[in-house]
Amino acid sequence: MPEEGFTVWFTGWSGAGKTTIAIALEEELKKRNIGPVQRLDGDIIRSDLCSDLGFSKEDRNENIKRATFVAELLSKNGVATLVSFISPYISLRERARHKCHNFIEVYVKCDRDTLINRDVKGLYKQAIEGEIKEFTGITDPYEEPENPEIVLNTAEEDILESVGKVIEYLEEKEHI
Ligand code: PPS
Ligand code: MG
Repeated sequence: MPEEGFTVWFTGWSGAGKTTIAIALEEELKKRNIGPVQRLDGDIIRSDLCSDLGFSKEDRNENIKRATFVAELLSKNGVATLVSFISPYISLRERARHKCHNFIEVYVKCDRDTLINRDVKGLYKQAIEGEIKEFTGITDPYEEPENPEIVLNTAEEDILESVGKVIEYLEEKEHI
């Protein structure tokens, strides 16, 4: 059981690796029996708690406010909370930092060309062709973290390395 909860907040462009890394981190934390681990992911939360929201600035901010509310409750009650949302606006991430317990901002960074080449979900192609409006990085803003606790460069490092960096940080801070 972790003595205290914490919040690992993954932010970054679509397809950068937020979900993949959060899932791998969740598996690693569960293996270590540190206590309850809960993942909150944009795609999943948007299919339920936030199914009324789209991708305008107002809706994205509302989405992040709801995610923050849940992450705050979990992290304050001893849960290792892993949050993966694009969360493109600094102000809402800073708001989350102040509310969630032991907040760790992880910038999942990847260059635009690599993301367009990968295009796992085919969303970049649709965004470039104008079929999806307000797409992060193409036709919608992403404000880069100014002082994140961790930066993961997913064009250069593999999942194991990325997860290893987060684990190392959590150990260093004695969260695990
Ligand atoms: S946000 O900005 O934090 O509210 O976004 P989030 O809740 O993380 O949702 C991002 C996922 O929604 C899909 N998707 C889009 N992303 C960005 N812009 C637009 N217009 C868009 N439309 C759909 C996409 O699958 C994102 O998932 P990830 O995991 O980021 O690729
Ligand atoms: Mg994802």
